[in-house]
Amino acid sequence: HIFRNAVLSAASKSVTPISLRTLFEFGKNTSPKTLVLASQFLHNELPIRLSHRIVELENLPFGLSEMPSVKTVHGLYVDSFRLIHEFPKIRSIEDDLKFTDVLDGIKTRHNWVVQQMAQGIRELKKKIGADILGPELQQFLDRFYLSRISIRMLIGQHLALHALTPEERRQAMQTSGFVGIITKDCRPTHVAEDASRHAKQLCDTNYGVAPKVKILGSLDTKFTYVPSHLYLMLFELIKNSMRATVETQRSQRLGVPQEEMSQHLQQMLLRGEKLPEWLYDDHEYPEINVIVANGQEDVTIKVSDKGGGIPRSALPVLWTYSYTTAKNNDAVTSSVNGPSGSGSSLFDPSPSRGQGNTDRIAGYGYGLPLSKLYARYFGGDLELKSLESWGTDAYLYIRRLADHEEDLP
Ligand code: W6P
Repeated sequence: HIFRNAVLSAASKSVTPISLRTLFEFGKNTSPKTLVLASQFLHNELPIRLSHRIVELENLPFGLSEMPSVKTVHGLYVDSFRLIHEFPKIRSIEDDLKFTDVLDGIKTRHNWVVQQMAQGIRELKKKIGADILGPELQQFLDRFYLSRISIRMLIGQHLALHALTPEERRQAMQTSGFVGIITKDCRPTHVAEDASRHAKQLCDTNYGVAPKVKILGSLDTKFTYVPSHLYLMLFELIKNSMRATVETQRSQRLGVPQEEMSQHLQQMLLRGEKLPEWLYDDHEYPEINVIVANGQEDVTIKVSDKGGGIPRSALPVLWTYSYTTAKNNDAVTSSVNGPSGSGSSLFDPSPSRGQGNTDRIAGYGYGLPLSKLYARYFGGDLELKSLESWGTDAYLYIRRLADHEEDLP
């Protein structure tokens, strides 16, 4: 019917990629008219971006489109499309405010989409058996999540601009360089410190110890970027490095395979044996190095660990959405989402006991592929190189100039 035609009509149009600089420069203008223009742009652009996903969600391989969770996500996209499409033409500041409320609601309702899609994949795997899901699925998910990142970036920026009065926006610009969620003074050193602090807390909760993080290189680097995106990527990398460092070190020194470590330590405790002191001494774990390089084209951030590395053949798997670090003992990751291990199980926060997969999902190996998408979104990239038996280096490339337009599916 008519609504369906509206979806198909929008889906036949191309998206309009925006550069970070355009978003930044646009948001600098504090006249009320600017916000109305921003709403008008989104009123036109968001239905196009949503409609592409709606159509694609209906045509997935292996019958994925029929899975209940995927249908839920599809419904969410259709509802959001409808809300925006049926919103009348935006002419005034009042219209702009009402429309912005609608966008706020949409963004919140989409909060669980990553988990829901992951659930859908699990439903499919259960139905047709694991591991026959080909690269098509990987490519679809990359497109889907990249598009989601872009939509949330546009709405997030819009909401952030509306959250402040013009005077507050002028002040934010002057004191911190922020325009919405973008700042011209994004400092990798600061963001890496924040991410390290959080990763350390997490690691400490799960293992009772956390490796030190050393930040080196061009410490005064600053450039125009979205610090929340940088934080998300660096947190993921540092967290992975910490987990690898602790697990490898313990495994080597105790002569126990990583998979059996938590059990082994649990049993020592049960037998009333004293655990070795070094286990909880951060000096005994090789530190993680974060190197910031301030180039002309890229700001590159290398995160290096001595966490034992991974076989070259296993690297590609890290980028897939079915990669599960969490066998049953994915300590660091599991606690991000699920309840963390209770006191007695510092090193065995196994979420497996009594819990289904649901609690582990979001921190379930989605972090790396999603981080790569965040990096690529504005023209950067994320690569991993590993020295098997030694350690792993993650290279995070970010365009130094904000001129690169969104990399969109
Ligand atoms: C590892 C595996 C990994 C993935 C991503 C980042 C760092 C590391 N270290 O051993």
